[in-house]
Amino acid sequence: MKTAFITGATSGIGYATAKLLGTNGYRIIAAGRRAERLNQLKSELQSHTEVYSMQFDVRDKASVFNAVNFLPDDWKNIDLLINNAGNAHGLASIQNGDLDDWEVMLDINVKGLLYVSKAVLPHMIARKSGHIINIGSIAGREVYPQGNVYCASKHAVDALNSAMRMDLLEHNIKVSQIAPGLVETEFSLVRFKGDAEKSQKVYEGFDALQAEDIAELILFIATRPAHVNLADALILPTAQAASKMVRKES
Ligand code: NDP
Ligand code: 8X3
Repeated sequence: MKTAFITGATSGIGYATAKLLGTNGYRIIAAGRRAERLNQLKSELQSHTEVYSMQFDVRDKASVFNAVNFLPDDWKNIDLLINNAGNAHGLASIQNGDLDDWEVMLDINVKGLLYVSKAVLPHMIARKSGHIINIGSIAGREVYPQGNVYCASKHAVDALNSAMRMDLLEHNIKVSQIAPGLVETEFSLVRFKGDAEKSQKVYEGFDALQAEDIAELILFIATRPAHVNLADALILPTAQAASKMVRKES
């Protein structure tokens, strides 16, 4: 049975992906900060597969490396790493942006992804086998007003995705990116610091993507034959053509 390690498995895309992979032949290493969500995931999957959960903040370098290095031996052979943990914090012009929000986004979305990858890669390299799927964003392809630092963090993910693919070529490790448009998760609740009304407005008047749509694409990419790497996929709601171009019912 293959082993998938999913960061940000406590919510949204990560949670849906853990459930889909866990019911389609993978055992799951699930990571996130919220223990109760990890327990919930474990109990939902217990009749389907094994779940090993790890509670850490991806910003905490030592915790990331400890968690991966001290995995039980029979969990160390990670076949699939899904670098999904991430969020936007705030939506503000560059002149009004909050320095703490900027740091959090760069620390989680960029440095966290690097720490987890760096911790997992030695095991994949030793086996000359593995697949990393990075969750980027349409915000990594284009920018939009007030998106500045979040967009920069996702442009960094886009760059790292291509760079990783080049560096890991000799080790037979696949690297793929999924770049979603608007997906209805807890993403906007986090961006707007718990303001449910503002968050709901983002998804009103059109059919946003759901976390399960992204999970299906992840499963598809992960299960291509060994000689096929679906390297980069932009996935949008039908009602979205660009970051700020959404056809809404009035
Ligand atoms: P959610 O807010 O629903 O999920 C975010 C996940 O990231 C949670 O499981 C959260 O876990 C985890 N996370 C956040 N900060 C940390 C941290 N410091 N340490 C460890 N884990 C952390 O949002 P989505 O599911 O939508 O987001 C998943 C990914 O998809 C992100 O990278 C996001 O940028 C990307 N994306 C989202 C889009 C959208 O419209 N929703 C569109 C394009 C890309 P916990 O809080 O328990 O630690
Ligand atoms: C999340 C999508 O448009 O809010 O990456 O940046 S967006």
